[in-house]
Amino acid sequence: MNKIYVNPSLMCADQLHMYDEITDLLACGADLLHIDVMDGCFVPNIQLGVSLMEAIRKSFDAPLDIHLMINSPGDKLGFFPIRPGDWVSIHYETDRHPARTAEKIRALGCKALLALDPETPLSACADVADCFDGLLIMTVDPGYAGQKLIPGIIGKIRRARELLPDKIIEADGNVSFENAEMMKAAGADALVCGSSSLFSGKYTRKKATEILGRII
Ligand code: S6P
Ligand code: MG
Repeated sequence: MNKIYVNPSLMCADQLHMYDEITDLLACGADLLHIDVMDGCFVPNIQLGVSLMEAIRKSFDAPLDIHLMINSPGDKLGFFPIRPGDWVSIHYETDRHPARTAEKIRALGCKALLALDPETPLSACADVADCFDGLLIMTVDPGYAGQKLIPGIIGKIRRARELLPDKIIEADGNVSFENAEMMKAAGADALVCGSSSLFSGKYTRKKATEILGRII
């Protein structure tokens, strides 16, 4: 059975207690720490930044899953404390030369993922997909936590898995316990877990991880 990566979305964590949050998440078996970087231009929100990433680097060895929701990400990789072993996602919609950016990311020793907005068809990126290690499929519109899954998006995950049998397929948005099961069945092997599961407030991180573990 293939490994399913559980990548907690730090945007949904308690920002004033990030050290304790990350300690807890890693003790529960979290894989990569998902960092949403939003520039207020590509998406209508401004979120996690370089200082937080640098602070995390000083205290933790865990790899980061850096989701760049910024314009022209290929020109801005140097701003971020990227380390070998990280995953870095750039959006197809914001990069004029995604294949070149994938090459830059891979040269840093990282996995390069191509992120797709819900309305971007798989066919748009099929010709460059081979330059990447995987796809990040947005299952909600990028920009905010706490949104509802876009109907039909599970079919897109299934088609992505058929198109790219050996690549990472990461689902991002409304990964509830119920949706996680459908996403996994459709072929997702990485799940970004935010306010719909790990951070719902209903369970401790440990309990939420256990429930998720039983499902996936
Ligand atoms: C959204 C962002 C996501 C969210 C995550 C939140 O633009 O890319 O990573 O942080 O989706 O999880 P939830 O369960 O609130 O949708
Ligand atoms: Mg994200």
